[in-house]
This record gives sequence, C-alpha cells and structure tokens, in this order.
Amino acid sequence: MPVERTLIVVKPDGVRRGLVGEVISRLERKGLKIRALKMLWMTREQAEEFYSVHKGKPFYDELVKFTQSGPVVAIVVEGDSAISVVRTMIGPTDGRKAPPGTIRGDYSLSILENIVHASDSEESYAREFKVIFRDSEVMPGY
Ligand code: 3AN
Repeated sequence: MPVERTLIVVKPDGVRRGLVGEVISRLERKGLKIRALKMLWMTREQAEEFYSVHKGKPFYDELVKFTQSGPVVAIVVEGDSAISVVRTMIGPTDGRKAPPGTIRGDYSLSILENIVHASDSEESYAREFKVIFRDSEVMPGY
C-alpha cells in the first residue's frame, strides 16, 4: 500500500475546453489529496524537457508545439498507489479507444489532444515534477 505522489497536467486542450474543474473534481472525489497546483504557459525548453523521452519519435515536434499552444494546469496529488490509480483514471493514450468512465474516454477523440497527462512511474514523476515545480511548492500533510 505505498503512498505515492504523481503529477497530472491538464493540457492546453483541456484548459481551453473548460475541463480543469472536472479533472480536479474527479481526483478529489477519488480520495487523492492535492499537494500542489499551478497554472503556467510552458516555454519551449519546458515542453521539450517534459516530453524528452519521446524525442526522435514522429509526433515529438507536434507534441512539443501543442504543449505550448496555451496554458496548462499542473497538479500534484498524493495517495495510496497514486501513480497507477491516476493512470487508470485517465485511460489509454488514444481518446478514441479509451473506455467511457476514464477522463480521455469521456472527453477526447484524439491521440494528441487527450486532455491530460499523468506520470507513468516514479522516475517520470521525479523528472516531470522538476520541469514545473520547486520542492518548496508542495504542501505538507494537512
Ligand atoms: P500517455 O500520455 O498515455 O502516457 P505517451 O507517453 O505514449 O502517452 O505519449 C505522450 C503524449 O504524446 C500523449 N499524451 C499524446 O499527447 C502524444 N502522442 C502519443 N502518441 C501519439 C501519436 N501516435 N500521435 C500524436 N501524438 C501522440
């Protein structure tokens, strides 16, 4: 029963479509604790580092451009097995194939514009967190 932290980013399409509240609401209703929250417009450097594991893939340039196309909302949550729990809640990458009940399944018809990002491992979380937050921005237990 590991207590974990993970990062969720409501991507520019999710912010444009007014789905920030919906995403936060689902995380809170699940029982996950919000530890940090920030709205930002990623720079090119931030977007490139955030998606550095995809460098060289055919969709990388489009992904980096899309990530900078508007503001995003980044959320750190904490809870039992938070990394895998949140991955289950967002659903598979392709919104057309993601099942109903998942965030992508309910709100996306696209593989690129799929509303949210969520860390897929502790290593990813550690790297992605540093792109957006400082350690001091994470709230202690409350
Ligand atoms: P996930 O976000 O489900 O972990 P990844 O890590 O494979 O998926 O991909 C990162 C992001 O890259 C996705 N959220 C999506 O926006 C974009 N992406 C992935 N595969 C494709 C693709 N074939 N074409 C366009 N964009 C893609």
